[in-house]
Amino acid sequence: MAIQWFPGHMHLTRQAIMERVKDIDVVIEVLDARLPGSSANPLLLEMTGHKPRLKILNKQDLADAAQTKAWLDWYNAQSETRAIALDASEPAPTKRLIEQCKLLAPSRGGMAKPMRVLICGVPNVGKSTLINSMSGKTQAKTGNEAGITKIEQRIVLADDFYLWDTPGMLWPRIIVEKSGFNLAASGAVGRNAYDEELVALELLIYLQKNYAAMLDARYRLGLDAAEIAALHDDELLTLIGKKRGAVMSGGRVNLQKAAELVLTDFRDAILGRITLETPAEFEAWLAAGQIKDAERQAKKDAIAAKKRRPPRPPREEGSAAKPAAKPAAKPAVKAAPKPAPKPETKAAPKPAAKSGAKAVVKTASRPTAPRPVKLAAAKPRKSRSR
Ligand SMILES: Nc1nc2c(ncn2[C@@H]2O[C@H](COP(=O)(O)OP(=O)(O)OP(=O)(O)O)[C@@H](O)[C@H]2O)c(=O)[nH]1
Ligand SMILES: [Mg+2]
Repeated sequence: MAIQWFPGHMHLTRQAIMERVKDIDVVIEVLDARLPGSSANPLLLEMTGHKPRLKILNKQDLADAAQTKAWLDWYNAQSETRAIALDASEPAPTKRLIEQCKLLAPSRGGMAKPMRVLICGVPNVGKSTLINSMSGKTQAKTGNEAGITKIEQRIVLADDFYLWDTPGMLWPRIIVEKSGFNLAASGAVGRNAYDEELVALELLIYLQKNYAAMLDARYRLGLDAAEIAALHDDELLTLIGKKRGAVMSGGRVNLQKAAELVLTDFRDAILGRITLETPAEFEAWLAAGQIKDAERQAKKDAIAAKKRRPPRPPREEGSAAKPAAKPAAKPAVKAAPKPAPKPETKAAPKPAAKSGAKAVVKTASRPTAPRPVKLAAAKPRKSRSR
């Protein structure tokens, strides 16, 4: 099951960005440092790829520092991509960001050619918070929930430096299943668009393998890394629920509550600093997602081609010529167990396309009188059950 969330305001954001980008000098894409691959929006790349771009791995205070470094190296090794890491605790990111923008668009600056910067990214990643800390005032609304900013907003940083805050946007079809789960775990997906239990289980699978010591420390599991890794994800969630008191009357664990606890502990870094993907893992997921998507598309195309009507044969000998193609396909399967010659002779006088096929089935089934057999089989079953 893939997670998808592309509500109406994202359609509008897509249009607004498409319009705005024409007059933009630098595009800043804000990524979540805990999922730097999954939070990179392919739709944004498609729309803004022709402009100088800076990627900010935001919320680095929540991410695994070693992984953040690996991701920065990975992004900065790509041509025409610059990436830096940041978090809201940095008191004045402005200077650093202005420097980066000037490097990316050196011809801009001064009153005649003000620098125009578009800030975009997935929901809840910290775009508006970043803009506020850059401007030194609370100009953009922020909140710990996906979809706080609803419309584009211009912020004047200086007379020759403008910023545009945009609403968080995902993309219509997330083909990397794991990315959908990681986005949901991070809080970038609306609450109603995913099942918390499934997202928490997926998260636990990654944490079991990569951050078992943190799970043990937070939930006092009393298990070593190998024992934690060996648990089934369901068992682990149940154990966490027990340890954290998410228990219903009768002693059953409330898995929904346990899932919410795990997600909150991850989102607020109560578990510790965690990154949910390495560059190599993300590359592998992406490649697998692309193959799966291509297969899906090929299947869709095949079904569409089947549905498409074959070209009409020439009508020289009247309507009797029409059914030649259809009866050949259906009777071949349905009439196979019964003697073949009879249907052919009986079907011949009624040549319409549909009746040709039906005639074969009817002539084959009539002599065996199926109805009485069905009734006889049904009655004794009822009486047995009583
Ligand atoms: N720990 C941490 N939290 C941050 C950081 N930046 C933003 N936040 C928090 O993340 C939440 C979302 O911040 P916003 O600035 O509203 O995010 P946004 O990207 O504008 O969200 P939308 O408008 O919904 O797309 C808020 O609770 C912020 O306080 C950061 O660097 N570190
Ligand atoms: Mg916002």
